[in-house]
Amino acid sequence: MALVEVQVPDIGDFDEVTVIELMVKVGDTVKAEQSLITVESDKASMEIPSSTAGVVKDMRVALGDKVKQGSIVLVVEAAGAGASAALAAPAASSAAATAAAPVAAAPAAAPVVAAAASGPVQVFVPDIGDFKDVAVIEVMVKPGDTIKVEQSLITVESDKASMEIPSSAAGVLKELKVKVGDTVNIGDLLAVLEGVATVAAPVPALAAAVAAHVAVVSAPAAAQTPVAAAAAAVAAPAHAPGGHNVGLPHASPSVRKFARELGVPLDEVKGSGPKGRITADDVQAFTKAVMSGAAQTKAQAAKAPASSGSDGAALGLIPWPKVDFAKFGPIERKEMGRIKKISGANLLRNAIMIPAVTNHDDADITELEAFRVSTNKENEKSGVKVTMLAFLIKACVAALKKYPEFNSSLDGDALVYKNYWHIGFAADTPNGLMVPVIRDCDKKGVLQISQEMGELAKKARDGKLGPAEMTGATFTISSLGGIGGKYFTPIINAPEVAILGVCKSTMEPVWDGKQFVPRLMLPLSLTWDHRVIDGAAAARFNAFLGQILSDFRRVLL
Ligand code: CAO
Repeated sequence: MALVEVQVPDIGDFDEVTVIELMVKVGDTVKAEQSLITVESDKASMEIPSSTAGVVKDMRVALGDKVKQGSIVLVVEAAGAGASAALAAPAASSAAATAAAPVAAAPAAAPVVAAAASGPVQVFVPDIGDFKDVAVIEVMVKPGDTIKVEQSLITVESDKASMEIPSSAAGVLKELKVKVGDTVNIGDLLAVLEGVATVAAPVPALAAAVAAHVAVVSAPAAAQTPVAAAAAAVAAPAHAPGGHNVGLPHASPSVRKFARELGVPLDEVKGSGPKGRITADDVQAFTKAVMSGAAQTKAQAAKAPASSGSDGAALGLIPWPKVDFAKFGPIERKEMGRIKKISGANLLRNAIMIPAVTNHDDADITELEAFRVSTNKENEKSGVKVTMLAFLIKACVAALKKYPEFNSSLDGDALVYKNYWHIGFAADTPNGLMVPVIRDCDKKGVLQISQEMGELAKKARDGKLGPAEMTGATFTISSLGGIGGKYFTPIINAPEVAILGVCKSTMEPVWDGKQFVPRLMLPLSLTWDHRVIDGAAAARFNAFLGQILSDFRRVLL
């Protein structure tokens, strides 16, 4: 068994290319023609195949290394001594030159540009060496575009290399004769240009270069296959990061082929390789995720109903269930109103983005309710009715002042403490949920708050609230007290960090230390952003609120 140094073959005009992927490791058994590494210039990416079969004994290149023709890639313990002698030798330049000559000459005879410098000009696929039936994977121009000589028109790809096909003429693109998914061969009509300003020499540089390099590389290995030839066709420009073709995902030709075979949209795969390069493992992981339902392709997400949103796919959620409800009984479909759609989107974001926790508690409002009723009696003539919510607003301001983080907002890694107390209240309207804001509640009495709340609630129901009346809240209260229920978990109104939910008060037997006594208990549900507030602080906030509500004189303290 002989040790064979596998070298980088003739890679044409490229002096130095970067190793961007190692496809084998020490101990691997490789076949002849198996890709060993992927290298990349600013215009092309290609896989370097092994010139011999055997076991990899030593890797001589690492990721990021620069290599050129003759650089040793790795050392293989060759399977057969015969192979080693033939394959260890680098590309012989004399042989290459000899072989290159006739091939490079070929395109000269081929009519790459089949028209004069005026009128329509047909652009054909130039000599692309041994490439047969290469797939068009990208179309880079569209009819109406002004095309320069040598401007890339399409990208084609074999299983080992990808390259851009440039225009041999300048002019306005009249017709493009190929589309993504077509396969092309030398001499196929690619495009028709009009108003031609310049026509390139009959043999475009690329055609000559490709042909030459295919010929050169085919020289050293006696049994050179089209695959190996293609791999070495590095003169062919291909998409590369940082190049003008940045729209294409960054992956080697074999990974592209692999993705195509599986039907994986490569532009949706996140690359884990160097510079975000997509590896075969990435494609496999993506496929697994989609098959298990843990992820969706964009195409799948687009087919899902709007209510699920494509964000679900972005979050790796399974698709929204699609049910034909009409199968089970009569149905009627109605579009949601504008306000419901807007508030729905906000609620969804807040529910997903805020690590929210809800604490439930009860406040004894027996005395406060008696006071509220007597106040309303006294103020009957004023037309202003005081509800529990107005007292709650006042009580919350006192609690917010004692626990200022509840009146703050997150700004990156900082907390913004607000020295004003504008309280929002959820209002149920025929059009959906709205949150009017009462400003400077710390400076207003319960009567004034009640009056403003009545006016704002009416405006909300009439759909007459202005934007200024719905912005600037520092804390929100959502009261279902007039309707019913015991507790609920309100969603924080970002960028606020807490919200108080209130339900219907009920008479309950409460143990006073000696006996059960009937007390009017108000259920409170405080939802808070755990990034800003700790559970202990939330419990203290609720307890303090309960103390104030049970003895409202504390508001004055
Ligand atoms: N416990 C017991 N009774 C209560 C109460 C409570 N916590 N809160 C209010 N009530 C009583 C009121 O005293 C009033 O009784 P009377 O008619 O006998 O006087 C009745 O319930 C109706 O009150 P109200 O709802 O008109 O007034 P309010 O100040 O409590 O609420 C407003 C005003 C605008 C907040 C309310 O009308 C509303 O829209 N609530 C719904 C809010 C909402 O939808 N929240 C959910 C958001 S999350 O989807």
